[in-house]
Amino acid sequence: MPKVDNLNASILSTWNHIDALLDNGPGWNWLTPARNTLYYSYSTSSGTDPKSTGIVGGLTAFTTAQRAAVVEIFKQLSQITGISFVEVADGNQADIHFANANIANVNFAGYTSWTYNYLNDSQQRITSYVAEAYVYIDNVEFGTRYLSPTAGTYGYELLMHELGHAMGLKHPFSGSVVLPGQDDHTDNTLMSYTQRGVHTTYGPDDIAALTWLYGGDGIGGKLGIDSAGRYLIATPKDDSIVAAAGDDVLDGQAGNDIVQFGGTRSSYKLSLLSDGLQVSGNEGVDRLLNVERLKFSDMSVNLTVQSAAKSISTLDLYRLEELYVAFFNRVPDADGLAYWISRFKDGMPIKQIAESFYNAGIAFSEQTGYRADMTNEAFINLVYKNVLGRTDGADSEGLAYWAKGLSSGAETHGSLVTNILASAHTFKGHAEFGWVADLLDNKIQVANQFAVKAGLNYNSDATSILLGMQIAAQVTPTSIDNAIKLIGLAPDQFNLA
Ligand SMILES: [Ca+2]
Ligand SMILES: [Ca+2]
Ligand SMILES: [Ca+2]
Repeated sequence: MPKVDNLNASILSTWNHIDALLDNGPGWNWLTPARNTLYYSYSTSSGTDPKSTGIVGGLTAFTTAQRAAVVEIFKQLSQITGISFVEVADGNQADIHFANANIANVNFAGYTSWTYNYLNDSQQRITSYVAEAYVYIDNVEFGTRYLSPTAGTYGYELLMHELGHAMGLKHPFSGSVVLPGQDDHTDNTLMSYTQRGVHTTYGPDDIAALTWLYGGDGIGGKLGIDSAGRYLIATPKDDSIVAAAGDDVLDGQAGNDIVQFGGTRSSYKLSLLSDGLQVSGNEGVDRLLNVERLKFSDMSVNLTVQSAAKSISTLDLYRLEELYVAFFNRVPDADGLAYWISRFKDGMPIKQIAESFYNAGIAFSEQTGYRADMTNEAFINLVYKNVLGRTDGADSEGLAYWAKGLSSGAETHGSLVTNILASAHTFKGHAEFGWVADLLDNKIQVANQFAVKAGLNYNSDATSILLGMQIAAQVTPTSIDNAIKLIGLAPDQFNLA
């Protein structure tokens, strides 16, 4: 049950593009008794505002063209808000009243006023709430100019602006929260006075503010400021959204959008939806739309690497994933893998990418053990260990062969690794050395589960390297179970691809 405080101040979202449009009424969400139908009337004889100070003289009924426009605009508002709008002949039964009149301010072509009355109990709870909104179009200074408002004319947009007020929106330049000057124009919100062309649909900020107010499921329902769950529509820019209590809908819109959660990755359950992702945990059961990344206290989840991985062949994906095994005996982090997928798509050959891995090994010397003064022999031994499972390094014949290749320039560090990887795969099914290929395949499988199917990154590069090595070390030629256990997610959480 709403409280008196709810009536006197907007319930803010902390998002400027929404809060700059929130008026403190009319509070249709607080209608008591509650209902999801708002009634409107064109009556000029009943239910009209006897107290309105914004108009002078008598009222004239809306024209047929005006009424047709009202029906169309209410259809849009119904789709945005989830509220039903029903016409009644008797103005006394209506919540929203339309009339043409002489608006007192000579500069105003339209004017909307609203009133409300309520009763409350001793605990400040609202026991009865009614509101009225009055939408006037001027017919004196502006004559007949706005009395035939078809879509695509300014008169139509004017009516949309006034109905925005009737639904609880204010001008973005008035009140304590305002839009920055450069954003205050009608491409963003029809509540602006800065005209950019003529509009027949509400702007993105109007939709965000109306969705914040009503949740898209009308007055009451599960979403909106009257409900436990909130429906937040963010901006077209890169947004960072902090998840909060309640079962919410969080829509990032365009841009690279992050939703932050308070707990560890493993304390949440992620489920794919047809249009987004459901995240269940400490902050409730949230539906995420158009979000590119989740941030948890220990890990972050890349939600775009899955489609990137699908954009190249599975074999090429594996060739990239196994470079992490060959050079560092680790699983990749999703962001790093996504980066190399994009370089590969740009045309960078695998051998050259492998060369970059070698340079990265030197750059992260402390974690990888690579050093700029590493001998060719030390490097070859490491690759034998990582790729071929030879714990004591290369045999003398192999060592001599590859060392000569490196010193003569016939091989680069990158080509040497891709050649040894290719030879490891030739052992597949071999009676004695089949395990070499099986071990490599199992490491690739864990790499793919970690970086693509779960989209995981630890929150620091150093941790991604160190824990990535520990996870890979748990893989055997016959099992990946211990590696999956070390990642710490239930098997059904590798579900993003
Ligand atoms: Ca609602
Ligand atoms: Ca965004
Ligand atoms: Ca939530």
